[in-house]
Amino acid sequence: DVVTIRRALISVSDKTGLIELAETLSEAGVELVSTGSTASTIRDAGFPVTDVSAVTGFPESLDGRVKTLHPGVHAGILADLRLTSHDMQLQDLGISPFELVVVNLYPFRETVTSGAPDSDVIEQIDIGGPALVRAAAKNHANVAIVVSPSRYPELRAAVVAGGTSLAQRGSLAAEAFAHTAAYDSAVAAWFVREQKFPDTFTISAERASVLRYGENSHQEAALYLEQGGHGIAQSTLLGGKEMSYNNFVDADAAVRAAYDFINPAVAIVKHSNPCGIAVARDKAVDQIASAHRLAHECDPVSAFGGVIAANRVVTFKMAEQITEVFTEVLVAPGFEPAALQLLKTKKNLRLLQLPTNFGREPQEVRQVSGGFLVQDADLFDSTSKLGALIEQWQLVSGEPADAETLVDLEFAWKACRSVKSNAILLAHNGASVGVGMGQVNRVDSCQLAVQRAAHRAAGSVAASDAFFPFADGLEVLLAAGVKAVVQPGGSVRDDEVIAAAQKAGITMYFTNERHFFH
Ligand code: 93A
Repeated sequence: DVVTIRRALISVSDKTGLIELAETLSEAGVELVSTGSTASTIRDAGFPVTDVSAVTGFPESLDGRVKTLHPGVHAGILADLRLTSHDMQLQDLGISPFELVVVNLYPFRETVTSGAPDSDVIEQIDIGGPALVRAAAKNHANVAIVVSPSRYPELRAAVVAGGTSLAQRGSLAAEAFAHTAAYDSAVAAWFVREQKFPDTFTISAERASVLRYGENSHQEAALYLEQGGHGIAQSTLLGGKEMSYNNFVDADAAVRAAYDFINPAVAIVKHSNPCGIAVARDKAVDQIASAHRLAHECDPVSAFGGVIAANRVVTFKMAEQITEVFTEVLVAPGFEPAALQLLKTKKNLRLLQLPTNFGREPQEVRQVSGGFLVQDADLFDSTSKLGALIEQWQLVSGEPADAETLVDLEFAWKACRSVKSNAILLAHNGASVGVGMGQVNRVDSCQLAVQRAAHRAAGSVAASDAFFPFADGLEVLLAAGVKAVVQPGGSVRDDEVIAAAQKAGITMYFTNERHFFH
């Protein structure tokens, strides 16, 4: 099953390693056929090459849109020489077969990223290249297809050794089809975005790395990078061990929580849920360190082995605090040099720097068996100034909140969005003091929040991600001494819930907006 290479078609946009490849092929006596600038690069380096137009008898035309799209080329790639009939037809047509096709495509994605005008982007949609790649990959029984310079060393070794093996050609074909599929989905994603064609959702991602394992050690897993993404997946690991599957999930949840605030904020996450969120005290000298200390104090037991996200550069003081607690991951927009140096002494602590243009995707995808669900992300204007939210709220019980209570209510409302439903979050002085998360009824979430807050429940404020279906959950909060509550409202029993709040004389606002998070 070894195929000796006698004739190769080379058409590459990325000329990396091209001359070395041409040299090896020429020395092995392979005839090279190439398109425009690929041919001139090879010729200028002193190796013989035939222009594709000499093979087709048709000039490269329409500014290069038609170069290799010709039966004289494609018959030479697609002929299955195990069949006598194909062999005879090629001879009748006077076409020589190719045993090797080396193509890399027009840099479509790079052109999009560069911000080039639409007309340039469209010109960079490769048509002939993918046709060559797919034809050669289909006919991998006879032809080797190479789409990436990273495979040149292996190819050159095969040429020197006498040819390519079937196993090699099979694996090259798999890479080739994956490559053209990803390329086309990038083109589709661009069209959908540019043409504002929301009826179609496309996602274009390529495998970036294989993870050690998935959620558990018997599950295989990999990281895929979304085309044009700038989130957790695109972050840079500055220290510590490699990121695990669960680290990525938790880091994403932590960043989601910390980045809802305009003020310096820190979130500590375990199993996708925050066990502490806080914003800095106004008067604190080191703001982000203050936010971290407060977030940690919410639930020091759970913070052990947590994933921490900060929405500001990590300072030396915050770094000192973190070294005192076993932490899995610290993710932030940056690190002061001294902080980084100190944190790097913790060999197991993964230090993750977010991309400079960090941002969440406007749409979220979730797999269900047999399909995907797509929704707009529950984005929030985190830059809204204090007091902006309350203007949209409706006071349904008690006195309007004083300035201090208002700060806490807004904080609690924002913070509770990153807690899995049913979510109840108690806050005091810009920090969570008790979080009840992920329970299947709201009373349990209230009890959990109160229990975690312990003595700090009295005088705190509470946020609920969705309405109270009955007064029972609210009554748990009232019994613990919660002084103000914010919740969406909208239950058929709102009257009952409002009456309980009024009887206790507490302040309660309806937001008319729910923030389920599952
Ligand atoms: O414009 S195309 O879609 N039409 C073609 O017939 C064609 N054949 C090869 N683009 C085509 N190619 C692409 O040209 C290859 O995929 C490669 O990226 C590029 C190499 O052109 P040159 O050798 O002129 O740099």
